[in-house]
Amino acid sequence: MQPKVHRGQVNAKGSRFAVVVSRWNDFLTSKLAEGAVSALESHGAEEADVEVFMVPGAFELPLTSLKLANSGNFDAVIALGVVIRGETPHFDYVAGEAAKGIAQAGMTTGVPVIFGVVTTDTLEQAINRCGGKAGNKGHEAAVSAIEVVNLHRGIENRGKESNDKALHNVV
Ligand code: INI
Repeated sequence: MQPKVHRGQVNAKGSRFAVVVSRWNDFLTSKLAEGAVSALESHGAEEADVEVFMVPGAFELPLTSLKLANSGNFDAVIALGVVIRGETPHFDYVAGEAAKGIAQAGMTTGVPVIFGVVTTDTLEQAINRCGGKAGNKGHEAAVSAIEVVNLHRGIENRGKESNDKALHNVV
């Protein structure tokens, strides 16, 4: 048996994205934001369809993401932040609540809310993931957002002609 395999196309044209950026560790989160915006642009998003919202820290990402997801103005929300264990005794609370809340924002709204929060033990590990040796997690988060938006669109429009534009049948 070889069942059909579905994947969302990585094509951002015609979709609207909110990028929520935590200012804590802003020399790194700005790199995540640049990575996300350039990924959206290079995959076809229009400037008017991408908006960036700043929050003080990663702990504030969930509620702002929830409001944006609920607004009806965006097809996906991309939440970006950096939480470094070495810097804070309450790492587990900040990182844990950010992860839980971001997941909840997606689950309660049905709008993809993408987890683009870098959580590391050291500053060096964080630098590596924010445009350094280990890539740019903001860029990866944006590509995930585009793919999931199209996967969901394809599922919702099953049988309709527009399905072809959203879904890429891998097999
Ligand atoms: N916020 C972060 O995004 N990253 C951190 O590493 C961090 N540290 O180290 O504490 C952090 N704290 C602030 C937190 O997110 C809230 O903004 C603050 O507690 C106000 O609610």
